[in-house]
Amino acid sequence: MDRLKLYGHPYSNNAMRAQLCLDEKGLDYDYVTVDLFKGEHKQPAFKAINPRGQVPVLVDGAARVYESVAIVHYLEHRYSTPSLIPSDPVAMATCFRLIGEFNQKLDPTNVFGSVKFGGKRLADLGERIDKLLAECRIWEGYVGDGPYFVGDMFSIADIVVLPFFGAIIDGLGLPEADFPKLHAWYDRCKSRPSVAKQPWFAAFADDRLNDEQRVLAKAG
Ligand SMILES: N[C@@H](CCC(=O)N[C@@H](CS)C(=O)NCC(=O)O)C(=O)O
Repeated sequence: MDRLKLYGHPYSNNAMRAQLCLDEKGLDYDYVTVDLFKGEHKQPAFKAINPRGQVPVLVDGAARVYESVAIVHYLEHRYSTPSLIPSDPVAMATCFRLIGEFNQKLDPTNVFGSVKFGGKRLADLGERIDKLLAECRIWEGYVGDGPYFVGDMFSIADIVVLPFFGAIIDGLGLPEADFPKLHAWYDRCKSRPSVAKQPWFAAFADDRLNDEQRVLAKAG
């Protein structure tokens, strides 16, 4: 049987989701870096794999899956242990509710993209900062007593939101004093081997020292 193959890039939050699932499930795979900065993702060779020209793409034998959340579901159903989706109906509903809320409310804020890749700074961002912080306050309230968003299980809810919070905590300086539970949750996630080995953290390491980009630290 062919080895699994994940097409990604170290700066890709969506590829990180797929990779976290693969690693949490202890699967062997080849990671193929698609150089987004050189436009490799828009070349015919890659578009033959994903006509949208985006990473991640997972290839598993004859199966070719793109869209990070579809990959997460594919892996969960194809390789069911260890499971990353709770079986308890309430916990499962919470898991999917969080993913839905994330997609609808948090992801579209995209302040990190504007700061990191668009060169925007605090003065340019106006009420986008207020909206992001208001959303983060809601998520601060979602971190409960369990170590993860749905209790003891590190689930796809944690996986789907982790790159976003990593970017705004490490990159934009979300203040720990105002968001202690999110910071503690993020630290717990980072102590997991699957998360600790992420190329994402090395790729963004310098951002933690870049005062100009820490727009959330300055906003308070
Ligand atoms: N909805 C897709 C989004 C994929 C996506 O936006 N990937 C980015 C990297 S994180 C990409 O390939 N960007 C290059 C482009 O869109 O041209 C998913 O969840 O996988």
